Amino acid sequence: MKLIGSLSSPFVRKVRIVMAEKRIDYQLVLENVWAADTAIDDCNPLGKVPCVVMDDGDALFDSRVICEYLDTLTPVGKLIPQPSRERAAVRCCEALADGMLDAAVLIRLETTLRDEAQRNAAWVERQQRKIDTGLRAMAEGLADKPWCHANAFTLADIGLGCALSYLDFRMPQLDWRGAYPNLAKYLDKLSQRPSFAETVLQ
Ligand SMILES: N[C@@H](CCC(=O)N[C@@H](CS)C(=O)NCC(=O)O)C(=O)O
Repeated sequence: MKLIGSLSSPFVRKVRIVMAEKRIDYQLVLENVWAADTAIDDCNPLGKVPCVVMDDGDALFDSRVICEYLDTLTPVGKLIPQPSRERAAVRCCEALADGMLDAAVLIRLETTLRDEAQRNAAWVERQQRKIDTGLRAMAEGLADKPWCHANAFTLADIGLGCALSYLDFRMPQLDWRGAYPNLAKYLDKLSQRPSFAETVLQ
């Protein structure tokens, strides 16, 4: 199995962490989707990473689809619970984390790809609000629990960990650690897992 992606994408990192937690072998193929000659459209018509290309050539894209598929491949380190209500709760945490990432990535694109004159401050503020309210929801949801869902490490923790560390990576000016010490402690603990330590964004 090949994973097409970049070392700076938080969505690709999510998939890499799932691969590591589940001890699945794969080949990482680096692709710059912003380069004029990118071949990403050959496997993902949406032109985004991560994209997984399986041994028979079939491709899967969108980190949520990929992570769900990977979790079915082996019972090792089950990341999504089976019972429907629990499953939905874990997927909802993942959706919250992904939504914050979407907002953070949009802010980054707006402030790096566009000339200053073309930037839309109201759009950036709208995305920033999603990050701010998302952080509050994460902090309230986690409270003083060790893990996001039901005292077990799940895909929800991988999602939240990837979102928080992306904020550190691209928005170091945002003092989310000061505002939410429980999230800071949680990310520090997650960062010690080999799957997180081996996939630090760069
Ligand atoms: N919902 C997608 C988001 C993936 C995504 O936005 N990837 C970014 C890199 S962080 C990308 O490839 N962007 C290229 C583009 O938007 O054209 C997922 O979870 O996989």
